Amino acid sequence: MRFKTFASNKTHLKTLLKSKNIFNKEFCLNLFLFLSLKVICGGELTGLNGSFSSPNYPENYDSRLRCNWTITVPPEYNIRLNFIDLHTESCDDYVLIFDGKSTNSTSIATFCGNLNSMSTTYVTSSSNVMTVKFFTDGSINFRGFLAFYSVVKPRKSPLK
Ligand SMILES: [Ca+2]
Repeated sequence: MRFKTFASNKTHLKTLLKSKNIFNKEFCLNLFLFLSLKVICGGELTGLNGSFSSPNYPENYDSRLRCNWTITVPPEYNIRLNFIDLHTESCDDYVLIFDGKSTNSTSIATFCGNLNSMSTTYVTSSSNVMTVKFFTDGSINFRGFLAFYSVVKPRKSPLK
């Protein structure tokens, strides 16, 4: 059996599967690989403020996305992330916010569904690093999200 590796820096990867017999093992393996394909996306953000969005925004995002953005600002600041727009399949596609430098950090918020029905549209980190993960499942896609972040001064701890 021949294996081929494909790489794409876009969120679309089209594969053409050819087979004389649809039940042939190679075809089934290719189909399995295609259906389990996950698109890696995201990035590193380091400015004092900035914005980012789901891939293709405001067009619909793709299925099976695994995006990770890491926001790092100078150590004297915390980060406030504010959603300006958000529409995802509720809640099989979601944005998860972690209070630190990886998805192993404490999860502090989940955003999904429609911005209009959310009780809050922002979240603040307790340090100078925040990680944002966007996860989408295998079907039903909406336009996703647009988010803006900025630095905020840490709240002073109450007097003891
Ligand atoms: Ca979905």
